[in-house]
Amino acid sequence: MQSTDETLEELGWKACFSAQVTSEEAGQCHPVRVMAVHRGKIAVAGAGSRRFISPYIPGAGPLDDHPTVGDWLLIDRDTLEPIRVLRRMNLFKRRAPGDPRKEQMIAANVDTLFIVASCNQDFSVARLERYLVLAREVGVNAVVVLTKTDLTDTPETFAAAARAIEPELRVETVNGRDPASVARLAAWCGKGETVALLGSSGVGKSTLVNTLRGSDSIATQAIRAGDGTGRHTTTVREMHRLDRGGWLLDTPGMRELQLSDAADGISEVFDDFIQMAQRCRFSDCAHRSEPGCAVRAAIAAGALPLARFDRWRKLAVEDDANSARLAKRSR
Ligand SMILES: Nc1nc2c(ncn2[C@@H]2O[C@H](COP(=O)(O)OP(=O)(O)OP(=O)(O)O)[C@@H](O)[C@H]2O)c(=O)[nH]1
Ligand SMILES: [Mg+2]
Ligand SMILES: [Zn+2]
Repeated sequence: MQSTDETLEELGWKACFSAQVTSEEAGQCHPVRVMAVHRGKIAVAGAGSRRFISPYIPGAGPLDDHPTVGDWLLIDRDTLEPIRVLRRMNLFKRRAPGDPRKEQMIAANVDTLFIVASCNQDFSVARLERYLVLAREVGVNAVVVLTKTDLTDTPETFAAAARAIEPELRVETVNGRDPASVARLAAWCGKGETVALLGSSGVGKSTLVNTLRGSDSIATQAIRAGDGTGRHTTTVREMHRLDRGGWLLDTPGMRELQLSDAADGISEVFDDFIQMAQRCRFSDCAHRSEPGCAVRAAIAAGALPLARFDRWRKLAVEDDANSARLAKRSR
């Protein structure tokens, strides 16, 4: 065990969590926040202390009953055994890579999501849209952070492409290695607030965390020359504390983010198409060659972009297929 001066509020404890603790539990348990998930053990922080404990909850059922990083957990005062995960404010999940019938938890109880991408050949509007769909589905405010502005002459071109996704979308361009450049990102990460960073490997998530903390404690690594793809330097999902009190939740880069059960998120991000589709003659219009298709008409008139239409259909089809697989499994 390690002693700290951290209070529950500094760790992100909120009224919605204390309201869940029964008086019986208050006598026998205390709350801790999951700081990192390792193989076979989790790092947790409570008021004034940090320690490693077992992640196994006796009698825990499906995936969602298990602790993930960012969770609040009640542990037994005497045995330190985890008792239960408190109901989350929100939970980021994705389809497990390699097994289409399974889901994987990414992070819980997040106040703001930084969707990190770099201003180089790795940049992809389709990928940003995917992350944004996830954020909308989960109901978490998202900020797009575009790194490596020092490696391009035209950071504004990248920013404009990101802003075109949604009129209100907040997009920040930074040199992740420059403290002055990243300083404004700290605005989302005040006392007790949790910011999760998601994005492909090598885009500079850990570099941002290091620079914001004024430290180089997290390993970062240069991307392979030539293809611009990363090497998956970070392997553990972990919360890192800023001096001013907030938390940055660093995650390993994702090779692919497959969506499932994200129909609402897709509708929000592609709201322009959803609106237009309401004017199609047939309510089940597939926007292919049906007569009276308002979506096709808008594309032909240049009012809606064809490339965005294609991305929307692709995500919708993928989401349907993945959701059906998950539903089949749970039956
Ligand atoms: N020039 C420049 N290099 C950067 C910037 N941000 C990150 N890098 C470099 O990019 C490389 C990858 O950065 P990381 O922070 O390890 O990337 P990551 O997103 O954490 O990668 P994973 O942990 O694999 O997911 C490192 O060599 C960083 O120094 C930036 O804004 N400008
Ligand atoms: Mg990293
Ligand atoms: Zn139509």
